[in-house]
Amino acid sequence: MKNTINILITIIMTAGLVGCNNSEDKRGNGGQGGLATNAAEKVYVAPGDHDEFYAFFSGGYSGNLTVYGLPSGRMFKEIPVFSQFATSGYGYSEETKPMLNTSFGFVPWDDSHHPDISQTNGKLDGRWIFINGNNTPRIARIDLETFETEEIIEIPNSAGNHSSSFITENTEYVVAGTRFSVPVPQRDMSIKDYKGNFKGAISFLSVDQDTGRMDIKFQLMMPGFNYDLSHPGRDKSHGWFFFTTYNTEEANTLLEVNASQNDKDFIAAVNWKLIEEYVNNGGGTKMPAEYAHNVYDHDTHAATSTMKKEVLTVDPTKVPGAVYFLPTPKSPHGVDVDPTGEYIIGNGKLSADLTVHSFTKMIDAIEKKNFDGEAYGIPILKFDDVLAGTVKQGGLGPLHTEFDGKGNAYTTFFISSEVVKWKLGTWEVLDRQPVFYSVGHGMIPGGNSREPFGKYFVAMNKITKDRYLPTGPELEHSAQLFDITGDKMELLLDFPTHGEPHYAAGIPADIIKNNSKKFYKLAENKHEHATITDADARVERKGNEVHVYMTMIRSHFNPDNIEGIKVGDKVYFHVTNHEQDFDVPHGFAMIGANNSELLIMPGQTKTLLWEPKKVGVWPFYCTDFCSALHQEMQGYIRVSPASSNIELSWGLGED
Ligand code: RUQ
Ligand code: CUA
Repeated sequence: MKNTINILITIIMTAGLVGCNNSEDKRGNGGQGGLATNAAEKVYVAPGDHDEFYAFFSGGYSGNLTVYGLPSGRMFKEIPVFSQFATSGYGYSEETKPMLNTSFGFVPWDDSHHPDISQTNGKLDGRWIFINGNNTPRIARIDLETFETEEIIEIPNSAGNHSSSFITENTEYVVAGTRFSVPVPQRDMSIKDYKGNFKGAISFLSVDQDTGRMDIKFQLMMPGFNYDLSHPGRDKSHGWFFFTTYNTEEANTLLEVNASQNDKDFIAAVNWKLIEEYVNNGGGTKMPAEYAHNVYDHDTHAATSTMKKEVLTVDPTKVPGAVYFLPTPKSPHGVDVDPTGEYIIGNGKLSADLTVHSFTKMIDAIEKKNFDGEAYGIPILKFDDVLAGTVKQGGLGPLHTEFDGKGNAYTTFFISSEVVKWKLGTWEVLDRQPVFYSVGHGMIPGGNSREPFGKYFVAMNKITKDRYLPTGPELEHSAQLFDITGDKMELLLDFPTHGEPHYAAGIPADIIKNNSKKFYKLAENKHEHATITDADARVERKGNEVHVYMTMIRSHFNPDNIEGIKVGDKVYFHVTNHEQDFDVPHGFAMIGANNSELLIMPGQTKTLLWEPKKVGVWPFYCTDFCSALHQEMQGYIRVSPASSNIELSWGLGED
């Protein structure tokens, strides 16, 4: 035990040292910093020109997703997903609040980690992008025509939805694996009784190919380990899904020591096609569960939240052949499958070597039933039977591996702060480049698919320190762009990212940009409170609820003067943007409103709730500089005492 602690301390200290050393020689030779090369030309996108790739970065603790261009590193947009976003009113408007509903009530934040773009036949198709909410387990689907979050589904029986949201190669399923095992069903029990009693749920969510709608098809109830990351099989291993585990010790305290006892943890290989068949034939057990399913509709411009009551669970020991454990050294973090589907790479984060398993050997060993015992009834394969090879001395602290589609793999090493390029099959290290500093994930556009676009590698670094002008103790994380078309990786660019990107998904811009929506057609607006013609602009009172049916167009609101509102009223402004042109949003902000502004896209209706608290005449205005007369885009609400009997009245252009 003491030994283990010492080793851990040494590793952690080394991480610090490497960071310092690097900072000393970051402008050193070897082509680093792009000084000796034409790096600037390679990332230069002339004014008005477009980038070659979109890159979607997870926001980590921002809860959202940011959109960048590559190679320029320019940020285009932040797409709100799990967090309220005042910039657009997401999670503040009445229409979008239901998106953040959960079985715990309204949860306006999450920790979003791993985006993955939809695929067809193992190729990126650019329909949707999925991302997980780690903290209050959820998966979101974002539509890549509107760049808006369309759906969020909560994952019951889970906690720390980390091995998520990776997709199978025809987008049949998106998975959600629990990082923390918990009592299932949740109950009041002693934490000390964890071992043998907690469960780790791995959920498979089906995706409707027309609408993209998700549904939990089944939950596999696995032993109480920590399911860290996952990767679908590709091509020859399509039909399987691989999950790393740590804490197979099932410790419940001081995990940094107690979960590092076993020399090997497992990669769980799940034959989801077999389980799908079992479930389609009536297998599995329905159990009561409570989880929210939230869907945003682009015709009504509004979301609805439905509470689901049941989930189908599968006991892996009841489906022979469904799950096997592959022993993998040193608390593996990432598991990555190469584009051919043959190699399953376990990134043992406390190790210097990388373990690569062979899918062919795995199938062979399964057929021969050559097991090394079992864990909770799940057969353990023999390490030597499934091992394809070892990448020796790659670096320290491997986390994640990406592929360029040319037979090379790129592994990030957190502790030794480097990216290492190595060859699949021969396991030889071909190149290594330092990163600044302490890299987590790396990303090659399409690197998670059967057909990567092996032109760039993006390192997502955890520590920024001196790379940019200092901004106080809090710094944005730093990404680094490498050209990987040559034998050696070449560092081209540093750029800051927002939140903490854990992973990113890149795609050629051509697959997405021509489908991008420019505005919503007013004639197709099915919002229940839309005001399609100016003649319908009005104000209605129902008890203490007041509904304002308002329109906006350059550069006025209709109506812009309203009287007869009283303290204690609940005023709903249903505002419809009558513009029908690309990039002409208007904003709506009301003094003292306890939420945010609304940013309303052309053709869209959004609703702001305002509860006036003070008697007076209160202004509202447009927040987006929409025309030369934007400052004139304003209006007044007269608020009278609760006891007043001033009639409701409204107008535009009346003296
Ligand atoms: S994870 S690097 Cu979700 Cu590896 Cu963060
Ligand atoms: Cu509308 Cu400013």
